Amino acid sequence: MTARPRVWVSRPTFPDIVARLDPHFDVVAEPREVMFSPAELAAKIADCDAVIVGLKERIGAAEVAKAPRLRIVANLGVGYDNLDLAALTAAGVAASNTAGALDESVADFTWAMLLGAARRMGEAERWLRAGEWHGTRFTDWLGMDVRGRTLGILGMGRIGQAVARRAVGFGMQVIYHNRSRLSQALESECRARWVDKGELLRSSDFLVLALPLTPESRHAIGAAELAQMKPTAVLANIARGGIVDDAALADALAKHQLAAAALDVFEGEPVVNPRLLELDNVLLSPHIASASPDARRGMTTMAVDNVLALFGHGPHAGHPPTILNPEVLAAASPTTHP
Ligand code: 8YV
Repeated sequence: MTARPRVWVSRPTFPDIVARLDPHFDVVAEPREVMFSPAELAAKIADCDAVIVGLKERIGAAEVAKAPRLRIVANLGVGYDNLDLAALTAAGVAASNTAGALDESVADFTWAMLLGAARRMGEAERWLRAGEWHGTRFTDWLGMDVRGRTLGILGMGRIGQAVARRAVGFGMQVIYHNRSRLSQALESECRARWVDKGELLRSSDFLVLALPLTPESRHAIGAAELAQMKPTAVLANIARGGIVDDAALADALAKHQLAAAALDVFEGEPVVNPRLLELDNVLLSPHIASASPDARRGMTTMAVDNVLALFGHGPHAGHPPTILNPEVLAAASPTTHP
């Protein structure tokens, strides 16, 4: 009897969804969140045919070289800067993400962050909880309205577009910058106008970052970019730590070079630049923009579907739905494991 293929799931997720693998695979699912060292990670994946991993698992040439049976890395996230896609492709290993499963949840959360930062909700809540509310002046706690203001979006993929669509209800103008322009149909659906990056920085009252982290987008917002923003502007990073130079942002916020920031992601997270923790004009959350049951269950379903499909099972048998390197599939001969 041939051994069943083996799947490793690196972090605890929804057991009822992961159980869909059981009829076809031997599944090892981690019961706890663990930060694996590179050596531990290599040992975990060494005898696996498939792995479902989170963003803290960095998989590149060294790891795949030690996992000769590995055929797919299914990422539990839309961003995949934790994977060296070129190395996986060169080794013939498929990679998938969770594109489409979290757009609406992340867009909702982005608006929570934008409005929260504009209306100083974190600061106000800290003040109330500290028992400071002995009366407020009529002119205290003024925040910024969004109506009539300009929303700028850097990175206009699915999430950027979902954020833009919501801006209509808030009566805002939307401008965006992206490497490639949207089709006219999408631009009019999102009521968004393409501008160059300089104009985006100078004209946005609210600037949302919704682009992937790549070597090119690292520190896309640094001291020089922050200096171009309006002193009344609010910056939201719901994309990836490292797109913003957090030290430069802390400087700019301390000097009131911009009014406020809302950050769900950080350079070097879970460690947060201590200067950001001390500032009142920044609203902070621990990388939870996709943390709704719909999104997180949808992401798990998508990762499981990709693994099932690559081995010829499930609703997408033979056609993993969100594959990042389809050339690997074209090169491989179709296989169906028992
Ligand atoms: C994380 C994300 O996957 O999808 C992404 O790229 O950053 C998030 O949805 C999630 O926080 C789990 O770590």
